[in-house]
Amino acid sequence: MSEAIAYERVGEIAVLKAQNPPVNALGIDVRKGLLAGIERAESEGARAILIYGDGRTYFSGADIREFGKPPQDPYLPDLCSRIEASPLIVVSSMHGTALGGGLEVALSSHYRIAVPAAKMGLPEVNLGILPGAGGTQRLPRLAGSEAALEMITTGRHIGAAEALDKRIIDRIEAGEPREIGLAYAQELLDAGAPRRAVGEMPAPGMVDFDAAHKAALKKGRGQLSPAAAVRAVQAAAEAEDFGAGLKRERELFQELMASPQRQGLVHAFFSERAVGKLPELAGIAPREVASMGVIGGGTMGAGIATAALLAGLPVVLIEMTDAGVAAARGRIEGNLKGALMRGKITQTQYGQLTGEALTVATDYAALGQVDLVVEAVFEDMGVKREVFGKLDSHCKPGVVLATNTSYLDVDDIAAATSRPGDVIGLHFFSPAHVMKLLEIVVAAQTTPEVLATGFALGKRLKKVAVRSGICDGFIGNRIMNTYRKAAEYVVLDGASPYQVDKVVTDFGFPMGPFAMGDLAGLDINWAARKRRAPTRDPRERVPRFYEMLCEGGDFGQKTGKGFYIYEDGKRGGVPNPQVAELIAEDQEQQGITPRAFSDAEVLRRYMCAMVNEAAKVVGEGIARRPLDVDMVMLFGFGFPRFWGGPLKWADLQGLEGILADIHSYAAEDGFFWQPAPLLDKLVSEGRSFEILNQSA
Ligand code: 3H9
Repeated sequence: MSEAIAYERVGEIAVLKAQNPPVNALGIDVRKGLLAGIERAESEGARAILIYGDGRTYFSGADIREFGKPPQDPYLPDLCSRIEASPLIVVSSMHGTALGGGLEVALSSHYRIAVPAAKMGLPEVNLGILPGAGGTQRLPRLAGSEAALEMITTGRHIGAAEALDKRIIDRIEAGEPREIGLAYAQELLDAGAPRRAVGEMPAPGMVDFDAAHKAALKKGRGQLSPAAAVRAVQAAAEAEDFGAGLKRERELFQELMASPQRQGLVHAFFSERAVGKLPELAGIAPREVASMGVIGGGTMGAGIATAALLAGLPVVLIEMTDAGVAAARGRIEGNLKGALMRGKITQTQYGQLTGEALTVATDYAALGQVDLVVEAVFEDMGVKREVFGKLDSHCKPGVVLATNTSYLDVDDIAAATSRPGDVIGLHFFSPAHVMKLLEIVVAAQTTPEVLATGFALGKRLKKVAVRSGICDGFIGNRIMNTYRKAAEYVVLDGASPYQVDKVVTDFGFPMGPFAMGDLAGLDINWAARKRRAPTRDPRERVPRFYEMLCEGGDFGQKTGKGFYIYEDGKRGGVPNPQVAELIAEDQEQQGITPRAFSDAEVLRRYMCAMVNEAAKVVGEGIARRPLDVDMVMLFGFGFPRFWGGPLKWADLQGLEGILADIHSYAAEDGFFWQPAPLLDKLVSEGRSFEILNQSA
């Protein structure tokens, strides 16, 4: 018998136990073991078969690591059909997470029981595919087309109670999966219950599948799998018979499996889990963090405090004045009210979090007992150094001292203390209680233990934490500054900001760079430009239209006007006609004759700039691996997940073509378009970013 499936006989019941930790993925050994177990049970004269999982879960799906490799027999869809066709009564007993192919095995069983805490779902669309082992055909036969469409197109996990309600499972019972499964199977045998195959049930009802398809396409913002899944469910309702529906599911599944989007989404799945795995952290225990201090209660500080409170950490926040204390408290309460309204916390929790869990004070002495402090004050080196000097004298030994700076040198900040080893950058993104990204910036003297504590905190706050070295803007803002420049250059040369924004949103970003500038406040970037101006390289091209807009007092959404005009009460803006005049003026002053850009060229330049800077960030060791950059862009900058990140996108397009385009753009502007040495190297060696991910 296979090691991945243990076989045991309990009276008339053959028990198949999956033992493929950590999540009992349905890899080749598991599939072989299940098939052998079914055959053995049938040949040995058992009357029922119980399938369950050892450890933390029932099967959590197909083995994602096998995707893209040649399929190996037995193939999961065939195995599911074989399970369903068994003349014995097959019972699945579920606990943990029965997902994807896991739930499909359960749906192929004749009866399903689950523990109350079990979760189930068909999350395949989030990996760029669709349920390919009969899920799109069997689920609607049990739950109806509407419910199946909702579950399959969103990938939502549902609890056992909802699954029972939707007739996906037959019973909920507390206990060990083996015991409740055995009792249920015995009961079915004793009652003479029939074999009950979902595939033999009537086809599900019709719904407006075209409307569902259209809605899925719109919601997917370019992601194809949810819409394709609608067509598969449609086949369950419309195909001649169950077999024809399965065939249609197979065709659609294979198309998606071969798509770049599947590669992008699977890359995102594994990278999200890999970012926290750093060789330097192996065997290093983080310091215990039982409470947190935050310095500064502006939008950022209040967001960080909110995130900490929601993760169960008591917070001491320091503001400068009583008015500052009141304003900070107001912001945090506002954030938590939002969480209350969305049902994330109860009224009692709200009371506790805004009451005993939160202290807002003006005296640093209040920080005496906290274990980690995040500074989120004004972005000025003098101010930050003063704060760190005070932290040094007020915090107990062993406290992690973090700065939320977006671009200042963390080494200089650390030097303001007598304990630079305890200093680290924790760069949150606004709003900090919502955005998933946390850049963990390692300074020269940061100890591994402090770094490990940063990652442990990130996990506790449910953030995707990514290690970054020190440079202006760290990983994310540095890359963003570069692709925003590329966007401004194409506008200076003749494209319109609205064309750029549309091209970028069509690619899958939630917003283009100009709408984003309006949202963030154009004055913020204006201040950064002014700061950089004195040290700017004379070879750098400088578009002026951005500054001209700011000089007129138009800072974007906050003033009602920027690249767009925002009318009261309306979401989104309409193009500001004055912008075209400013651009024309800028072009005239700089002696530029505007030309037309195709959408494809706008996108190509934008993406090439992003990839090139990302390659520099990796080449310089600021990011350890290409996947670290990819996750920063996904979780902090709205990069479409189905492309996996800029460097995955680059691999999928081909690095050679990207480098060739960068060279051709360099003919016009050799200063901006300097190819990243790493990109050059990879192309000359015929390698990809993915290879670097694997070898890191
Ligand atoms: C499918 O089923 C297709 C079929 O319809 C058709 C086929 C023909 N495969 O997330 P964690 C690894 S598509 C391989 O940290 P948690 C994961 O990488 C599949 N590996 O734990 C990690 O490895 P490492 C549909 C997998 O407790 C370790 O397990 N199923 C798989 O936070 C622990 O994972 C899904 O999409 C897998 N399927 O969450 C479910 N799953 O330790 C995907 C996990 O080396 N999985 N690993 O980093 C999940 O959503 C979560 O992992 C789960 C556990 C909720 C199960």
